[in-house]
Amino acid sequence: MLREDGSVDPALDPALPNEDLLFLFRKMLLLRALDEKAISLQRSGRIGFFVPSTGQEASEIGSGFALKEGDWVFPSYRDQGAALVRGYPLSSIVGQLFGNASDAIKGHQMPNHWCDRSINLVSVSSPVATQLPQAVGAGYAAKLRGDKIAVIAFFGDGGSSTGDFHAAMNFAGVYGTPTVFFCSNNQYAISLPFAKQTASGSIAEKAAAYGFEGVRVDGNDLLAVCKVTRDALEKARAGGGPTLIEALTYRMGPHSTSDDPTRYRPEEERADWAKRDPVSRFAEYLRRAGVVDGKTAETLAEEAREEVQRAVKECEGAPPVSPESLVEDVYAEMPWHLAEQRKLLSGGEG
Ligand SMILES: Cc1ncc(C[n+]2csc(CCOP(=O)(O)OP(=O)(O)O)c2C)c(N)n1
Repeated sequence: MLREDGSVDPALDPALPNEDLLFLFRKMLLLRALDEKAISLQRSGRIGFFVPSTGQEASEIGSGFALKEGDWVFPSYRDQGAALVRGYPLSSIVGQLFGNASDAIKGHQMPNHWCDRSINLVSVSSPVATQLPQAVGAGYAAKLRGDKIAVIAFFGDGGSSTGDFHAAMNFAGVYGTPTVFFCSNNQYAISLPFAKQTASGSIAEKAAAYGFEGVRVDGNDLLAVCKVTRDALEKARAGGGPTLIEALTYRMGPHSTSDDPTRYRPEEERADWAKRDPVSRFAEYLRRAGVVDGKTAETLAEEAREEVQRAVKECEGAPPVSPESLVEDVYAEMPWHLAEQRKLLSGGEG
């Protein structure tokens, strides 16, 4: 829908209300500001690890925006953008990076592995693509119960090479589960380029082998991502079965703060994708639509940076989690051996 210069095909423009457009733009800016800040926090030793999503804002925010309240989300570690739009607070994302008392999950997970039961946001798993069969199972349960909801599972191009991808896609196809498989094809699985990931022409075309629809979309076009995801989710809720979406995008930064992409990625390639930057493209669309001007866009970007600063200030100062919390939140009822360990951790006799 959005051309690379930010102009839009009028016949395709969904003409979202200004309020929605500004909401989406603010979230994009927030996501980028979070990346900048979190990387500097990690470099200065204040947090241990971070997974950035710069370059993938349209794919993240556009897909997250398409969700409805009852839907379930099975994210990967890079999907904090979708989580933000879903209503997961920035301060919770930041608190989880510090893993102290400001972290709702009390440091039980590595950074970028958040969750929130209240908004059907399932815990991120580190092993790539394990969330795919889980999402299919959740979708199958919803189908058996007759719940009119959809389940979305996020993953990367690397995830499509796993056994879990095959098991999930096959089961979803056979049982017609209300699952949307959302692949952010950011061209790399750490250092492995997409050309070496698969001999198929695309990820989307793999859906045909499982008997359902696959769609390839420009992942740097927020409006297009939102439309195809919304259509797929609606189809799933209406009993039309699964869809595989491949959003073509680019990871502009490192895989994580433990990675150095200059060792495997040509600078010209990165520079070429930078011309299709999803944030400036959306900003240009907003400017053409008269929703923001250049000055407002800069003010909003500054506000996003300030919001991140405030969240960091609030979370970094929190005390450490109590040692006994280590054994909490695992079982509904604590078994005797954990109760004993809890006592030891709190300084009592075991
Ligand atoms: C099953 C499994 N194999 C290998 C790894 C190591 N690993 C972590 S991230 C990653 C790359 C994943 O790439 P992709 O699925 O394209 O997602 P992206 O990180 O690009 O978002 C790998 C191989 C892992 N976590 N789990």
